[in-house]
Amino acid sequence: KVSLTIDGIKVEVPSNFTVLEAARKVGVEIPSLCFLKGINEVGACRVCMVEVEGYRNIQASCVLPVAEGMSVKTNTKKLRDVRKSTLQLILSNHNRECLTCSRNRNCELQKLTEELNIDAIPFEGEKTQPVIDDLSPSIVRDNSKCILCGRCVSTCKNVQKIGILEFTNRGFNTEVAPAFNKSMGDTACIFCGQCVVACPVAALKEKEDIDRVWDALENPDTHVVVQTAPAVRAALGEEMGLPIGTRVTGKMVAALKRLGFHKVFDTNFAADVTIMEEGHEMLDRIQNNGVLPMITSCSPGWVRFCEFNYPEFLPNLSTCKSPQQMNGALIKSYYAERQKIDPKKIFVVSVMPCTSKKNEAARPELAVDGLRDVDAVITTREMAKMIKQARIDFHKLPDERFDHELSGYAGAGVIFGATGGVMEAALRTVADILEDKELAKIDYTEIRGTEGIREAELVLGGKTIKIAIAHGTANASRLLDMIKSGEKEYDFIEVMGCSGGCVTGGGQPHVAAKDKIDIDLRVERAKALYEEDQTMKERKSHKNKAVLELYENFLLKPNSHLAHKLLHTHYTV
Ligand code: HC1
Ligand code: SF4
Repeated sequence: KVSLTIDGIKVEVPSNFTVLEAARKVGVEIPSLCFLKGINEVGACRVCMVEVEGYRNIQASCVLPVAEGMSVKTNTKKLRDVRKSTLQLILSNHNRECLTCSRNRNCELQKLTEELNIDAIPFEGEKTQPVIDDLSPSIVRDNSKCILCGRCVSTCKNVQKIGILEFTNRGFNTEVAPAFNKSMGDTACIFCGQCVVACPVAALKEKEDIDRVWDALENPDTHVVVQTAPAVRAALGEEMGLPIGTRVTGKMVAALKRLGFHKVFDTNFAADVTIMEEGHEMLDRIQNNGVLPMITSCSPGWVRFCEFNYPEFLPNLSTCKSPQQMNGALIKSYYAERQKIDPKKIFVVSVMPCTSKKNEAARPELAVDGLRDVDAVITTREMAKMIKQARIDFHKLPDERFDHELSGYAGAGVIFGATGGVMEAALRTVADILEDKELAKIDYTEIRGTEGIREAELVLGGKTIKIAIAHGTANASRLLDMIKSGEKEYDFIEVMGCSGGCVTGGGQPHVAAKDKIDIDLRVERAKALYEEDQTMKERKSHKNKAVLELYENFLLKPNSHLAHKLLHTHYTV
């Protein structure tokens, strides 16, 4: 422990703290911009400067370690002047179309401009020529908004270990872009959107598809069905001003009904179907010497990462489509048939916590008889915009229920949205089948958590099953490298492209970097899902009555011929 004073207030903190963190402990919030805890701690923007007694120069507090007896000042005239000039310089070359910007009122630069009381930008000079890259299905890059903080660069390089974005050119011409100024769509970008989540401004954002959804809703010949992913309910509330981790399932359904969707379905239903298909695929691979380890394939960022970087593992990927795609395919077959609706007239919208899902839905192989499984994908943020655009008072909405035709789900489906959730859901079913009885064990708490790689061994039906979980592609890489070198051996692996799984996907609400210093979003949002799981009567996918009916009346059995046609695919390079 180290003692120091900040603006005259005494504080005692662990010796590995920075001055910025120590100040927060006593309620002093030093402004910062490029700082992103654990990811971008480089002191580049010079906004978080402080004065330290005995130091000749002012210091960047985000990279300044605390020291015994240090006396720090955070709010002097000198500091206010320096911060103001720094910000004015950044703003002088920033596209200040704030009113029509997608991050209006949700922008860290705008907030700081307000807080530092900047009322003029004296140095208007040359501006970077705007270049907008909107060629990928998922992500838009607008360099006229970029402030060169490097948060996206560090995230892509260090958290995901991909390195698509980098600083190019020098001096005034410095830009953040893919090498050779390629479009992100022409690179090995996996569209995870973690760079979008890291961006404090709107230099990186998702490619919006809101207007196409409104158009479909206006079209009298179209039957518009929406499905929501498990993780969306755990974060949508944040867009409406509710605390992080508030679960808003019922109000979300009510809002979607008011937006005019003809049916509101839950992707959880298809998550349970995925478990039936994937569970049986796993059993088949174990019993018939299939390719092991089997690796989950529901995270499209991870699938793309595997295609680009570890193509030798493609035969290990489960052939199951992701729940988003399965639900789309079932809506246009099973549901259409039962409701006597021409599947060509159905428009399926997915609300996803993920930017990569936009690219997944557009993949040519994810269609049945020429019909796309999913017609439009919007993120949690885009859905919030639609709700606000329609001027729905979210807080006054009653809790409503999903439409029943394709929505019954077990607790297993909802935990898909957290890292380890797909594995836990699968084990709840596979264990019962291998043991040939209904096990009392439902909670596999030993595989929950945020550790980058987690592993466990289970003895089921006299067989030892070795499992592993990785989230964030850097961890996936580490795990695959250990398998390649022979250091590790597994039967079944869950990989999610984003750290934390879908709850912290690239399409989830923005949370300011300063608020992420003390809160682990992965934990808070996952809690909301585990809570929902606890409230469910049935918590195992194979106990879900709606799923059992689907098999009885339509698919006949898991991995049947029809199931293969609708619900499986093959990924090839
Ligand atoms: Fe996910 Fe999935 S869990 S991939 O994170 O398997 O996006 O939430 O919808 O498809 O169910 C995302 C979430 C989601 C799929 C499911
Ligand atoms: Fe990197 Fe993911 Fe952003 Fe692509 S979407 S640039 S892979 S962080």
